[in-house]
Amino acid sequence: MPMITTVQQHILQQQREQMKTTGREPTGTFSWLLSGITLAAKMVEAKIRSAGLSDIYGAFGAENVQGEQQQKLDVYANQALLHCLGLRDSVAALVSEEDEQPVTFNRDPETGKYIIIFDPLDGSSNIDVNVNVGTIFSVLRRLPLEQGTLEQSILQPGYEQVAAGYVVYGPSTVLVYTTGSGVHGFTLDHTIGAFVLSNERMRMPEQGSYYSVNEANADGWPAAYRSYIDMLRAGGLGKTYSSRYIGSLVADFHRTLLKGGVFLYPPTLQQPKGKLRLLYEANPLAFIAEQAGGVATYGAERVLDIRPEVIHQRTPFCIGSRREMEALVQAVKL
Ligand code: P6P
Repeated sequence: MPMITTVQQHILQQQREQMKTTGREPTGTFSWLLSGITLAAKMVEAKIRSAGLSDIYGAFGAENVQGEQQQKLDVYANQALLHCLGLRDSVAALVSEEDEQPVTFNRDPETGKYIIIFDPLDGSSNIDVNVNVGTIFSVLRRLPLEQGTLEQSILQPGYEQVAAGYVVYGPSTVLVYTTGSGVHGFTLDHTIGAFVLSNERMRMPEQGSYYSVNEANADGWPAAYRSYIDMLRAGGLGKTYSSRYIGSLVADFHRTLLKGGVFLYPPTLQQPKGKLRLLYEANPLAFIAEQAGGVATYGAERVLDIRPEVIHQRTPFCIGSRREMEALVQAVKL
């Protein structure tokens, strides 16, 4: 019988290992919390897999807080996560890309210890053309009452995350997460209906051979980004690069994590503060990248150090292998 390790088992194993230093016995609260995410992910995956055969494609007919046309699957994924996570007593608040305001639960801080922030279905405009989409999540601990309100707990900098992860729905459905002890990948095994450990202690290559950016925006980037891409093209880092841009952040990041290279969403004319969202896109992926040996900035500075001011805050976003990112930071600093 091959060894099978589910997400919940893996988290408990990690907590037992950490117990040697923390002395804290795993309570199972955290693994129970993450089981809410894996359950919702399985519900979303089932819908996506059958999307062509049911009336789940297309626009829902409303806009979300971002002013974007909600796809039917956006609404479904959001409802699945709100339902599955709302049932976990350890959740104090849920923050979604799809909702203007957080969903809060009247639980005492001893019980409601965690805040889950998520993009339920990122890249959803690609669904109708059968391109990979993803779910991204970030977990923060609620601040003690004397240290801050629930809103201040939500607006903590990314270095305070206790966990982060994503699910990429593609030829296979893969969940990648970190709790600060490395990055670990799980593949959904439909025969048993569980995410099974398939890639433990994932490391981002020191250098890759792909750069990933929407070059249609190049005229609007700050000049340093244009010269950086020109440098990569000219072999300035000692390698020949190919361009890969899927237009679905989770898919572009997952490739960067596995193969190395760099993904950029610089400031543009239309969005001088960047397009991607800090709390539920940049922060969780930055936490994962750093845990895998990569780097994530919003130009020259570290994404995880940003002190958020509003929930749906946007940021320029650069993430990838150490070699490419060191060169980017130098280019932007000039
Ligand atoms: P553009 C999808 O809408 C998304 O939020 C990310 O998944 C993706 O990286 C980005 O926008 C693509 O944006 O402007 O290149 O189409």
